[in-house]
This record gives sequence, C-alpha cells and structure tokens, in this order.
Amino acid sequence: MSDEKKTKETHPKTIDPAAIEMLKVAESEGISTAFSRVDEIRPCPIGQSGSCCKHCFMGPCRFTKEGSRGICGATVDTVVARNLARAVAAGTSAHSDHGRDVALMLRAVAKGEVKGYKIKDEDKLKAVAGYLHVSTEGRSKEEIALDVANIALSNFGRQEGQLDYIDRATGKRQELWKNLDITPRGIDREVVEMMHRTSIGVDQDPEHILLHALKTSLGNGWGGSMLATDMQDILFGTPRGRTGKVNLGVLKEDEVNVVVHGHEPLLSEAIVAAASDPEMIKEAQAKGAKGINLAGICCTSNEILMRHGIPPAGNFLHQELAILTGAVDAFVVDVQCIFEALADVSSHYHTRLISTSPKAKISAAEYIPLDEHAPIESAKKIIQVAIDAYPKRKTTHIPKSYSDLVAGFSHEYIKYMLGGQYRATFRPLNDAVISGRLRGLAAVVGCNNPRVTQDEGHNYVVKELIKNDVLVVQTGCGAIANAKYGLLIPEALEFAGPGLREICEAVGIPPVLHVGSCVDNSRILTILTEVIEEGGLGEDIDDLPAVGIAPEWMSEKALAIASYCCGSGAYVLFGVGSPVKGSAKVEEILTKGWEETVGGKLEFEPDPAKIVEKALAHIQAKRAALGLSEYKPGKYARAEASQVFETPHHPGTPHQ
Ligand code: NFS
Repeated sequence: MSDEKKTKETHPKTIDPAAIEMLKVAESEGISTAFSRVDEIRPCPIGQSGSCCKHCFMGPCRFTKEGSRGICGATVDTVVARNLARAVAAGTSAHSDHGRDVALMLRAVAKGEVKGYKIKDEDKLKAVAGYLHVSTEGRSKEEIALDVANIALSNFGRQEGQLDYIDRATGKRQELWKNLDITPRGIDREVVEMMHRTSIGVDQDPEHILLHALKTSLGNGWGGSMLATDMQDILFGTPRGRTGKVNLGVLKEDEVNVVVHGHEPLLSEAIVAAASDPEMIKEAQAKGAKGINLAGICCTSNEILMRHGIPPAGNFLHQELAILTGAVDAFVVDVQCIFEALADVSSHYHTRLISTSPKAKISAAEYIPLDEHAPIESAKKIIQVAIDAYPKRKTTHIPKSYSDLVAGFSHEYIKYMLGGQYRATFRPLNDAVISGRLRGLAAVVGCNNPRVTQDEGHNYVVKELIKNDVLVVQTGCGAIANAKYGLLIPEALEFAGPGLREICEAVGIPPVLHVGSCVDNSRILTILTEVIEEGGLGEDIDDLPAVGIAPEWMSEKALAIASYCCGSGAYVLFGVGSPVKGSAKVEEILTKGWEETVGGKLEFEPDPAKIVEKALAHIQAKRAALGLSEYKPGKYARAEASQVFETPHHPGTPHQ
C-alpha cells in the first residue's frame, strides 16, 4: 500500500518540456489542472479493482473480503465482469454514436441538404458501396451515397442477422464468431443487451457476460467505428501522407488562435474552411492579428491533421495547458474527453469556451450548435467569436516547443506507399515479415492518464519496439504523444533496428505511422485482415506476429477497442493498472479463456518494460508457430551505420 502511495506522489508529471513549462505557469497562477488534482484524489481501491457493485440501490456493495457476496448474492467475479462489460458498452456507444452522426450527415449531404459540404472521395464511396452491395453502375455519387448512408444507418438499429462489415473479416474469423454466437446483429442492440444483462439479477456467469462484451465491442470495431471512418473518408477525403507540426509551440503570438477539441470532424471540417476564408482573415487583420491559426487537441485534432495537416496543440492532458498559455482566443469542443475543468481554467483568461454539440451541455460555456444544414455558417460564427476575443488577450506564455510530424497513413495510403498507384499492395510488408527484416507489427494507441507520467509509457514502448525492428502504427493521443518527440518523421529511423530501417528507407516512410483518430483503429483491423489475405502469414489475425498496446489508457473507449481487438484475434497489453484486479477468475477469462476461444487476449501490465518484453515474446512465438525464419537481430545491419537522412540530430526533439 505504502509503495503504491509513494509511486503516485513522486512520479514525474510529464516528459514533455512544453507541459513542464505550462505546469509552472499553472502553479504560479494557482490554477488547478488534472496534473495537480490527481494528487488530491486517491482512487478508491475497491472501485479501482472493479469490486464495487452500484447496479442497484440495495448497495453499493463493496467486495473487500475473500468469498464475500453482495446483498443479492453476487460474487466478486460476476461484479468485476459486469463492471468491465458496462465499460465496454459505454465505450462502444461513444464511438458508435459518433458513427451514427456521420452517417446522418452523409445522408443529408447526399440529399443536397447541407450547404458547403459535398462528397469528396468518390473512389472511397465506390469501395464502400462494394462492401455494402450498393450498385454503382450509371448512378450519380449522390444516389450511391444515399444508399450507402441508409444501409449504414440500418446497421445501428438492426435486430437480426449481422452487421454488413462482418463480411470484411477473414472467413475463418466469421466462422468462429458464428460458432461462439458473438457475431453482432445491430450496433445498438448489443449495447442495450449488455446493459440489460448487467442490470440487477440477470446474467450471472462471468464468462457469459464477457462473451457478450466481446459481441458488443465487435459491433464497435466492425460496425460503429469502421462506419465512422469510412463515411468520414467519403465526406472529407481519405487521408494521404502529409507533414505538419505538433505541440503547444504551434500556437501563435500574433494570430487569432482557435483550438478545436473533441472527436467528430463534422464541425471541425467546416472550421478548417472558415479559418481560411479571406473575409474572416480580413476581419482578424482588422483587429490587429496577422491571421487565423487553427490547432487541435485529441481526436478531432487527429481528424483534421490527417486530412489537412492542421497541427495538434497536444494530446488529452494538454487541453487545460493550451488555455493556460493565455493565447487561445476560442476553445471549441464537441463531444468526448472534454474536461469539465476547462470552464474554470478559461475563466482566468480571455479565452471563450464554446460548446457545439446538443449532446454535451457545458454550463459555463457559450453554446453555438452545429447547424447540420449549414456547418460553415456555424463555423464562421465561432471564428468571429475568436476574432472578437483576440484584442482582449492579456499576458501570454506560449512554449516554444514543437516538433515536425508526418501523418495521413490510412490503409489505402500505406498500400499505395508499399506498392505504388497501380499495384497498391501489402505484399512488401508481408515479405519483410516473412524474411525476418521486420520482426512484427504493433499498434500503440490510446490515452494519457495523469496516474502515470504523461507520454513516458508511449515513448518508451514505441522506441523499444522500433529498436527491435517492429513496425509501429499509432492512433489517438498515443500518436500525438510520440509525434511530440519526433518519432513520426523519417529522421526517427535513427532509433530503428537495421531491418526496419532498411524497409522504411526503401519505401520512404517513418518507422511509426500515424493511422488516425481512435475510431480509426478500425483501419488497423482492415490492415491486419488485408495482410492475412495477402498470404504467407497464416489464416487469421491471431496467427500474426502482432500486438496491440495502450500504455497510458484511461477511457471506457479504450476498453471497448481492446475488446474488439481481442475478439478479432489480437494480443492486447494495457498499462497503468487493471480494472479487473478484484477477480482472478476474470483475469483468467480475459487471458487464457479468450486466447482459447477467440485467439486474442487482454492483459494489464503497469510496467512498460514488461509490456515490451511480453510483446516481443508474443511476436517471437507467433513467428515460430508460422515456421518463419528466426528473427536475428543485426542480420541486416550494414557495416557502417550510415543514414539516408543527413541531419545528425533529428529536428523533432522538443526544444525548450
Ligand atoms: Ni481515444 Fe480520442 Fe485521447 Fe483516449 Fe480520449 S481523445 S477517442 S479516449 S484520451 S486516446
């Protein structure tokens, strides 16, 4: 106990120089942030381990002793399983409700009801129409898009049968899901059933509860999230490689700074357009600013970074820090991962906090709702608020730290990079893994969590993996984390092992690929499935020398992602701590149990060094099972450590 206490009080807050600088500002101005509040609130050890049942008002029942029972007689195993299952349902609902809104927007655009938005990516539309069996012959893109949107919407409320994208999984996986009866029928249906089963006195078998958690989460990965990704690509364009910058240093002293935070690109896309509108820029100049500077936080930032190169000002734990610079004129939020504390922090500055979603009322914020029929008009109103606020700026403190990055690695773009325009293929990637140049693949994703040092886990894990010739893809706040330390640029190959370096140099990609926002983890499912279909690496995702890691997770969405990755066959390692520590039985179901039934498993391992060890051991075991040549470090090392990139010190290192 005392050990645990000591860790919490003494671990450094962050490894990011920009954050360190801003935390000094917060301290000197007496403003609390998540970094300081985390010291004031100790997590309840019973709730933290999943051993508190609040599902009825006879309790809450806290399970503190071996063999104790709830008032209804529930065992701790049932309760821990229920708590995890509910988190998975909540996470699934967040991603999927986002997907629903995108489908509704696509339908409105197809009907010509949205001023300023049109279907941007016809190739993607046709590809998606193919998955959904919508005919394209001789039809306008609007006609196709209307069918696509309607079918997408039908996936949410479907009562029987299966989600349309289930067909996109390998044949073997589809068969497995069918046999286990975990093929999701309708996205909403599985979430509702999960809530029902975990209410008082229903499902009382931990394994059975968690099987439905898998089914629910598969409705996220192969449903809500995958639909969100696809419809966003159709509407706003499929990401392609582009360069950008990241961290608080992207804020500008002499321009109107607008920061967007949240998740859905439906409004932020319009804000990108409005911020470059010559009329708006003229307005800004009339107030003495040189222009309008747009930046982002969290996943809405990833969306506009991937498609427009708009710079992230930071990840999850940077949201308050951005406002503390005193240089943010408008801080615009939609849904998810938005600290309620933003209202308090912005009250110390001239910053206008603007909420935009009818789903998320923020008492102290101004409300400028997204007008679904005229998003650009809503965006202009928001930019105008920022322009009007600009002259009221007081002292500012913008850290100079920023780094360069490359983003935009949709699965389409990765295939294009590997094979070219006409032969887009994963073949070179498969061959590299088969020959042992690449040891394997890893997806390192997820949040920041102030219970651990910000970005330290992300940075350590990814650096170790690339050193060991593992190609890394990243999404969400993890991608922003490592972008800050220069790992998302080709210069990061200086940290890569010789085999990975050779492949990346030949193809012209960095060793760490930014695949997008958290709903874009569905792109990773597509990549893994296509890698399998390319041949030579087994029959299904659980055959691949690949792992999923979330070193600093905190949200229910992360648990939903972990579950669908496991359900799809992946080995997933989560850092920080275990939300199922209260039940050895549940821990066993998530590891041994799931490995036997679905081939994937979920393990919680707080030590980043052990995460890397376990990941590499898993990759090695999968290589051996496939009969691949044993990976020999150094086999492909060149005589001298020459580099294609001349910069001796990569410019991505955050500078103070
Ligand atoms: Ni993902 Fe994106 Fe970030 Fe975590 Fe929150 S922004 S949906 S939940 S904190 S990675």
